[in-house]
Amino acid sequence: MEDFAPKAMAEIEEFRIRMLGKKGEVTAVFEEFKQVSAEQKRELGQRINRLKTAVQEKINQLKASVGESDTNNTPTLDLSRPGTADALGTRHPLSLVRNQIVEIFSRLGYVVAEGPEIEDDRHVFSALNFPPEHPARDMQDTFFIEKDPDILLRTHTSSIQVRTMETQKPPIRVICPGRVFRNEAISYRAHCIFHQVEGLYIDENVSFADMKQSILYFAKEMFGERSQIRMRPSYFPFTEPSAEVDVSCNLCGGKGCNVCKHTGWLEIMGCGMVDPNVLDACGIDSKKYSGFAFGMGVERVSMLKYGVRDLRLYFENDLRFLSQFESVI
Ligand code: 2NM
Repeated sequence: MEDFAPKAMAEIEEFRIRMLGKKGEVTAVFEEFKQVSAEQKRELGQRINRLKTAVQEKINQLKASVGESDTNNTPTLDLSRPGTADALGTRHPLSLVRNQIVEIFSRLGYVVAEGPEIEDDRHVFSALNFPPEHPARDMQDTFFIEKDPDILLRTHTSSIQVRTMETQKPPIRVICPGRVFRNEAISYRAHCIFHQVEGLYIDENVSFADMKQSILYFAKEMFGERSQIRMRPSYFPFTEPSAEVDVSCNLCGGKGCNVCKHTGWLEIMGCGMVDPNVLDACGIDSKKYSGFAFGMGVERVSMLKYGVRDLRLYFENDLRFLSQFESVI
């Protein structure tokens, strides 16, 4: 597009110099003004000031109109010029890791399930085989809503899996991301709100070997092809047998370093075969079906993956921290 603006601008500048420049016509009037008598100065002074202001306003007006359009009234805006791009933000490191966990399991046929953060005792504890006096039900650990001990903030995302088992028939393969709440003092390694991803697989003849292979696949996809896993016996009310899963430390390659406390291994999740009591409580025939479940903390996986030493960084919203992670494509 041809742009007439520069030519018009030059003409306006010429006009300005002709009027207000050192040898300009208005300037000349000011020179003459010095010679008039004292009585005339008051009235004349006001008039020539008005003249100068009027000329200056006219110049401003002309400049503004040239900025918008040329003499033919065609827009001078060049639509072919590149725009100014807005700076893109970056994804939160917890979102990145949660999405990646979900994506890896979705490749194994898991579908995402979600559930409420405000839950009842059945979905968080009793259907999951927690005995009535289990310490997790204590006020010290769980946030109860007002005085009704039946309504609480979920302490794990297993409640989503209970809801899935109550409403779906096997085969079931769900991956459940979500926020969970525990009554804990905030420190570099604990927070009262954090994020979990749990998974559940139920079908006929699902075995411990299936669980182990699925978790090994996950570890290699998440931490690198050379990763290995090991399982240590553990205890959860909802699984039997239960295990803690460690992944080989990818910083030292298993030789031992500060991060893995010289063991060569990092704890990444818990898992186990779903207790028959849980299946039965959720309406699934434990004689016909079996399954495994696992759960991990998103903060923990993210800290290990990115080498973050203080959990509080994830909740402070400091852009100097947040902008260091992979940007949104
Ligand atoms: C974990 C560890 C082991 C788990 C069990 C279940 C359910 F609902 F099937 F019983 N959901 N999640 C589970 C098992 C979670 O997290 C550390």
